[in-house]
Amino acid sequence: MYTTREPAELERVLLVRAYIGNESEEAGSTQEMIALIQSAGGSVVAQESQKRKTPDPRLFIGRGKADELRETALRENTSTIVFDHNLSSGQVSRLEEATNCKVIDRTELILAIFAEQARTREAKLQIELAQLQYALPRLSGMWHHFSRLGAGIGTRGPGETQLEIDRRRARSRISYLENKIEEVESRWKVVSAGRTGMYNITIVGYTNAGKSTLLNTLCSTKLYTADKPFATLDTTSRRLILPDSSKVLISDTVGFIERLPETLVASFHTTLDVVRKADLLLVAVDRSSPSRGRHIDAVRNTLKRIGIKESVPSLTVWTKCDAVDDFRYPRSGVAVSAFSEFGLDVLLNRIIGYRDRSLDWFELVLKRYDSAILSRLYSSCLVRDVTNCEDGFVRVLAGALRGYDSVEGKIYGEDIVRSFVRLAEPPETAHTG
Ligand SMILES: Nc1nc2c(ncn2[C@@H]2O[C@H](COP(=O)(O)OP(=O)(O)OP(=O)(O)O)[C@@H](O)[C@H]2O)c(=O)[nH]1
Ligand SMILES: [Mg+2]
Repeated sequence: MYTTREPAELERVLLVRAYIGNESEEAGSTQEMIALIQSAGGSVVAQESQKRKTPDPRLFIGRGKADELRETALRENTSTIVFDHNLSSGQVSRLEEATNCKVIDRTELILAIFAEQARTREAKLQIELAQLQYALPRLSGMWHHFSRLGAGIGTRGPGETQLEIDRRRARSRISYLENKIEEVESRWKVVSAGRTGMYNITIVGYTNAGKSTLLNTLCSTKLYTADKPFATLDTTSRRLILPDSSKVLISDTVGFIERLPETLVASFHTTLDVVRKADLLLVAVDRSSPSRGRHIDAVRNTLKRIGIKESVPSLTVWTKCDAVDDFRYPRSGVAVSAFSEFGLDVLLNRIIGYRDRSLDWFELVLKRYDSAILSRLYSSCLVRDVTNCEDGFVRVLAGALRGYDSVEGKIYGEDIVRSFVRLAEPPETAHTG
């Protein structure tokens, strides 16, 4: 399904980074760029960097450095330069002229990876929309940029047809894509409507943090996983059975990255809906990565950008603990390994704690053997306990997802119900989060 390219087929790339002001290289960020370029079908054969007070408005880097890049590219037999920065369209075309190479900025690189990895129809629509929205304001200034001939990074997807399309056609394609995505979205809404009343958990985190592998281990699924960025571009939801035999819905979705392009955030709106609807976010952080601090900041930032309030409960899940040499328990969150299954029992019990605290708990005394009302309770609530009491009545302890007031409405007023008490606190359980 996924092709691995032979080294000879990889596009040779010169990677350029500028450190502006007090910036210096952050742990793992060069490795990350190399992995991103590999995912887009390239191989870094040379690297250049420059320290500057501020970016040059015309070329981002200095004129002398641009000349150096041209020479390095010639020497290394490459005609593709990737900048780990976002550049203006003018900067790209001036740099292309100065270096005689194709110049790709960070946003275009990430868009190219998404285009390369997209497998589902929805992901393909979303990425084409993101690429066109990125290209549209740049069409006039960058005409020659989009008229690059041949194959390679940045030419997949709409790039291939840029020669023929003008702004008007790009706009009409954008509205076509928006309509199609809306269609998929409304179909998705119908599917998810059947799931109301279920507690929703979404695994979020930096790309490659081990999210899909965690879901696979928890739910015995076989989602695609790989040691590369953006292996997952769509959302998958599965039922997860907790140790108390209750069921919740758990979802895996697209990973985040530092400076995630705005066009992607916008066009992956439907995919990211699952994050907005979550009752609990499991924030997966690769404990074995030296860049984990940077990853946590990037995830926090992205959650804010997609409109997630800080009040949404979240639990940090430190992943890949089997790969940590000098392992120590973190001060907060849960440490796990999807490979060795270490810590998964603790994680599941913490989930129960979070879920229980978010339910509206009530105690109900009703006639024993009233199976209709009991089955209604079982289907719409979490029934924690049913105990026999005197006179042919049973006492039921149950919780309903907040906002699910209809439960009370449906049950109250039926003469078989002797009492209904809403509890102020969740009942004591062994599972405290
Ligand atoms: N050692 C170790 N490696 C793991 C573990 N979990 C995942 N990995 C590896 O980490 C890499 C990324 O795993 P994925 O599950 O694809 O990560 P992801 O967060 O879903 O990544 P994207 O979908 O690309 O954002 C794969 O090579 C996994 O085999 C673990 O518990 N231990
Ligand atoms: Mg994944």
